[in-house]
Amino acid sequence: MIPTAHTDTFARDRLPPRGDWPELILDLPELRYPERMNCATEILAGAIARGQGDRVAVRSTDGLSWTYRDLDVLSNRIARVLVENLGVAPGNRVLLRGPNSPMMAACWFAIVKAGAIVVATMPLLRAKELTDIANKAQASHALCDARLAVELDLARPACPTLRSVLHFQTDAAGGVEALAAGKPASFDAVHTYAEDTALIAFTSGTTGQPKGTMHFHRDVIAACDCWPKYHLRAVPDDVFVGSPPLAFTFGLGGLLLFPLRIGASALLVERPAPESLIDVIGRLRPTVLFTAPTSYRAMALQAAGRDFSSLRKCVSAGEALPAATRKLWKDTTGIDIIDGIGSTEMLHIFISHPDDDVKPGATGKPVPGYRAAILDEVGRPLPPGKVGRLAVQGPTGCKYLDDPRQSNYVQDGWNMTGDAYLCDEEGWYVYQARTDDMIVSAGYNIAGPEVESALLLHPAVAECGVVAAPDEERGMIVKAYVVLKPGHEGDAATTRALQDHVKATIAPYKYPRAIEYVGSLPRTETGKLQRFRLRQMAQEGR
Ligand code: 3UK
Repeated sequence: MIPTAHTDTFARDRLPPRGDWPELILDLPELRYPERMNCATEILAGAIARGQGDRVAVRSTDGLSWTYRDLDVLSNRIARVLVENLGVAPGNRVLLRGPNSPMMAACWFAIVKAGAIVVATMPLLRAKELTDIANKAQASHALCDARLAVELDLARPACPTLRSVLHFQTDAAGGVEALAAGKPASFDAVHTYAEDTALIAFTSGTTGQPKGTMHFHRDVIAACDCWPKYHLRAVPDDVFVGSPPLAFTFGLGGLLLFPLRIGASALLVERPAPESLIDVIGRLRPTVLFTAPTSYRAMALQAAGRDFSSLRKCVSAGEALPAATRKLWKDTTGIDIIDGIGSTEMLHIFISHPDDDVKPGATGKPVPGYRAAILDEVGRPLPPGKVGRLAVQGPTGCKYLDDPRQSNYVQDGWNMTGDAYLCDEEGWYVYQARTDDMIVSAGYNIAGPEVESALLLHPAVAECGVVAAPDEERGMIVKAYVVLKPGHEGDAATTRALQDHVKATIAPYKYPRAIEYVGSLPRTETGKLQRFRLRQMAQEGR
């Protein structure tokens, strides 16, 4: 039995059996952690112990700024509210919901200090999705930004385990701020085990029930100590900014935990659409940017007269970074984007590269602490240059909450991400497509993202998505959905020009035989193209 400091052993009892875990590699010297650790204390008390207590930890875009000591004290007070007012016990699941803000960060640390488990939900989720998550995680409590209260209220009647909901970002007498103000500044954080669950992150699943991925206190710190240290290489004077929600582990790591682990500061933006992100960058001069490929492209396309000069490092993840977008951003800002593939299951980035070692079109090489392989259908390693299934191992890995799909993601001790990749002779990993997104047309295997990358090189194309459409003769054909830049017509001449352009850029048989012009593309809140929706449209001949 795994030892635990949780009195509510819900999480431990629903971990996959040890034999179904991926192999964990903890042999880097910095990953030899003590048997007991609380990742919130490790980060906040750690910074204060290093003499960084008076540095700015978090700030908002409207002038609020808290030092490490402020954030430590406020999260202590909120932890007391959780324990003393709400009766939160170690191991309870606490739903956390809000746009990115300093208060959201304070609540995250408070929940973790109380030994409870954070279940953060994306701001745009509706009652139905919140209900599924609350029930799957059997959440007992919720902390919710008052401005996002409505959908949670709608969900509540269908969430029998949810005993209480407190609002933050409010002056109300019963709100988190008012209750916390009456509490002493100290709190003895629960002395959790390194293998106690600290958070359950839900996948932004496109179909079926969402999957809860469990991450230990050690996983959180290991993620902070691998990719950020070796590939990002930020410094305490850096100011981090970006778009992914803290409920998405890309955002949690990149916008909160990674800066705080090194004594840097996190500028949290509530509405991070490309236009507003550009404003924030010009006005508040952050130095490290995290966002998705489409957001880089959108920002670059409206860059005229805007000021990006504060930026030093830019990170892209969530989807493949097309070479055209990398080039556009470099031409605009002079910065080589750091690409990285991560997943909710792995917690954060596991293949990437430092900004002085870039290969356009490739994601990178395994992050120190991780190893990767390309496996065939039955799990045998493939030689360089062959496309197969990406498999990874490292200090973090997939542990689904009570879910038979564990055996889809973890096979023979490897985390199988569901991506088709190749590894070239020099060890660079090159993304092809999601394994179930490969287009098979007249016997050829065609990766949609490769066709998209080619289309994006054409000056008329703002955005595009490429999927398979049914075709009597060929079984499937390549179909492109294209958003044109202003001033271009979606007519037969443009279609011919785009097709000729693709044929001249990549192997001609990959060209889109059908092109549909649309005003926008369906995307998730995390910036990912919803290919299944495009496939549905293609199926219906739209
Ligand atoms: C795809 C990429 C090519 C890939 C994530 C960084 O995206 C994250 O987590 P999700 O669970 O999705 C995982 C899947 O997204 N993907 C992500 N990054 C890249 N494909 N190049 C990339 N750079 O299919 C992967 O399997 O939503 C990313 C950190 C934390 C994360 N959770």
